[in-house]
Amino acid sequence: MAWTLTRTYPRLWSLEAGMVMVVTDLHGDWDAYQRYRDTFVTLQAHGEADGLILTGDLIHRSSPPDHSLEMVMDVLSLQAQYGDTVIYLCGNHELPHIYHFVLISGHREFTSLFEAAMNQSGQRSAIVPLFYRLPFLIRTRAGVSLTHAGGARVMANERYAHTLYHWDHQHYLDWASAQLAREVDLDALRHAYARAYQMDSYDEMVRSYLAVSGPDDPRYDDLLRGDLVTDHPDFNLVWDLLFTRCEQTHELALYDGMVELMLHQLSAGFAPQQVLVAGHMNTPGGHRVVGSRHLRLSSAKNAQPREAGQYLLFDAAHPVRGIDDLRRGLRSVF
Ligand SMILES: [Mn+2]
Repeated sequence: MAWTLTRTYPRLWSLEAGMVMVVTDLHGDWDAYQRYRDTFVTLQAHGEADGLILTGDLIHRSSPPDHSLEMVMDVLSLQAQYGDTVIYLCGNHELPHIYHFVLISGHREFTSLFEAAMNQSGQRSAIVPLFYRLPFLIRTRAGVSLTHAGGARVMANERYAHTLYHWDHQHYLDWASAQLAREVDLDALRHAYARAYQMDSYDEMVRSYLAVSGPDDPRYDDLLRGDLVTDHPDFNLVWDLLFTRCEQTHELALYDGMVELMLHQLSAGFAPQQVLVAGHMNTPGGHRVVGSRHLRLSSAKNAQPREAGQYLLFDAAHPVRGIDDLRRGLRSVF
């Protein structure tokens, strides 16, 4: 049966049918991206795949060359060509370009390079709206749910889950703008922001991290805006969903229960969800089974070694009983 996708909520989409190709965490790796994209194009032409799901963290490479910008532009053109069969989920690495925070992992700072690349390419006005639209979660008739990072404790709570399903980035950014509009001494606030990061000058920070040209730039106060939103209590839900360290934070038995509750929540009004597929964390080889219901898939960056990376092919209409039913769909492009 052909690709049948419903945008149930802005951030939770439901897939009824179609052969799905899942690829995780490409992180600006152009060679890996091309291999997966070309494989999708071939599989699609032969009727072996109907859609491609990229589970986020498409951008930010930890060492040059970083082709994040070209990859995002290529996904946009794939979406123009293939329509809603090419899905890009939001990862934690896409968030700094919505909320203007400085993302550091290991010794690497990621925000500034991609912000500068967006400016240089003149494609900011295409890329930022794409990031605003990205869903957080996909559930399928097969009972396989997909998200960027893994099991999140907040998903057990129906009210929190619905806040995430309806999450509207613009609403929170507008709220922050309204807060700033009330502020009488913005300069003092900018100064306090810089001091909080042990920097001398807000002006220098916003130029280097966000590639802002100067005080007349409408994005000049974006660091302040982002700071307000990421400090908003609701934002903890987004942190928990997209930054979860899964069984590294919660002991495995507890984590397994969290995943089960999350899958139960995602089953509401739909097919029972049996397996959670996510990337985000490293695995020996191309995948790892975490507890009883979480399949962690590593397509490139997170695979150890990179060339052990795998993608997953499964039939969204055919119910699975558990992770074992998905194993035969694990494949390599390397
Ligand atoms: Mn991630």
